[in-house]
Amino acid sequence: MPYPKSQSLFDRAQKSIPGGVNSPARAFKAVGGTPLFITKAAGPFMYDEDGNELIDYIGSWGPMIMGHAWEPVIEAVQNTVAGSTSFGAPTELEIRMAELLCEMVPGLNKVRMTNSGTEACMSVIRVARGYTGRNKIIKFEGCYHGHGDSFLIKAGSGALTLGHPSSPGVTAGTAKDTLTADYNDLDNVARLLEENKGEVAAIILEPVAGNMGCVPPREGFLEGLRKLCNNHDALLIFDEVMTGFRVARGGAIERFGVQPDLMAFGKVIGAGMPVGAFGGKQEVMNVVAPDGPVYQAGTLSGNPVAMSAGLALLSALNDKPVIYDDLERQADQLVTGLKNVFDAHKITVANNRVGSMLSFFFCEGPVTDFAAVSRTDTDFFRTFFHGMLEEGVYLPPSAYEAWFVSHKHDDSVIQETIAAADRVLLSMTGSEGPANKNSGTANNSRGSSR
Ligand code: KE4
Repeated sequence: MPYPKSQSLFDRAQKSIPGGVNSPARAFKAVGGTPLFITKAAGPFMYDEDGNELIDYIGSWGPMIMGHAWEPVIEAVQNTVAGSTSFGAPTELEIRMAELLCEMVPGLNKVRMTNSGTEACMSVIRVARGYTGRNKIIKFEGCYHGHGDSFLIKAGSGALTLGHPSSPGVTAGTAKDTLTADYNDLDNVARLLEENKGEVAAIILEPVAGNMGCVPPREGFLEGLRKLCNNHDALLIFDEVMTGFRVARGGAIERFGVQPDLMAFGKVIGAGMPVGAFGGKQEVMNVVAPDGPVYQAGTLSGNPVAMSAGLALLSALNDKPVIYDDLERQADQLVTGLKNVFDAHKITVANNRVGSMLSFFFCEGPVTDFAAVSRTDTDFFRTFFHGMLEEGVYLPPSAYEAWFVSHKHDDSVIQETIAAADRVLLSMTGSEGPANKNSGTANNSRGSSR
């Protein structure tokens, strides 16, 4: 279906914004077509410029855990913004946020606010290097930690380890200090540590990868990394920008029971406002300026409006852990229903889910690392993506992203998503699925109005 208003806005946007977007993930490059320009959102729905209602499985890439325009967040922002948007001076709101984060996250003793997940990851690496006096870091292929130079090093053979950055603008000097391992491969990590004895400041990873699609840690992987870091006096860093407060109230640390030395956060803690944070053990965080020599700063870090939004969301998550039981149940219902539909249409598909973040891969499973992820049929995904969009279901516009279920994705929304997938697969494969046998319903295009 054409989206005339989005198309004309996209044409206009490309004249003044690179690629017409302020973040490449939004550009639909991987799936083709026109990115939809959104006017508003509420609960599980987004509404585009052409008046279409869309069931949203991006949720602003993670923050909308209680759904869009959740009343307590809106109210908190409205109350705070009435007293100005920023002071450039400390506020009690920042103390409350820091205290709440330290209460919710195991092993978080001190925490500093930033304005994005990228800033949080860049800062936490600097702290690790400043604390250990070492230069090198180990990251994992397929993990994304924002666009800081140290992280834009594509995994790969020795060629990259010797400093051939994949993104122009990242110097060879920077690239040589970033080593890349295969996710879920402890032997690979052990080898890198041995080959770079005494030089590795930290290992950083997404404790559940979400930026190559959802790839969970294998049994014992996180525990193995903890041991390797202890044996090599390196710091273990969990990048919980996506998993934080999403896979459990205390993030992946609580869900898997492995304690990193440092953590990075983003997304959920700002409830959709630009917020990131990094923190960890008091002993390590004491090196951060102005206590210590490792400099880190930000004009809008701890912004009062963003803090009030985050506090409204996080305090609810902290006070009502039953929310996580709901999220688990709703996400499981979605995955079970979609798996049945894929099976009924004889589609080869693998699936990973941790809490309310999940992915489907159009290939044989199991999918446990980037090499396996690379087997997914991106052409099939592209057709499926656009078919679902036609049905009013907005999936992440890339086979390598995680889907997010919010607390507002209720049974009717989940069943509608499953029925939409059934119709799309019927049109793609011609084979009858469960809903088509006895539904007799006409193909409703682009979701029903509510
Ligand atoms: P931001 O700088 O985009 O706030 O956070 C960077 C980041 C760091 N760590 C993890 C685990 C992340 O998932 C992210 C950001 N994730 C992507 C979506 N997969 C952001 C979307 C975008 O770039 O527009």
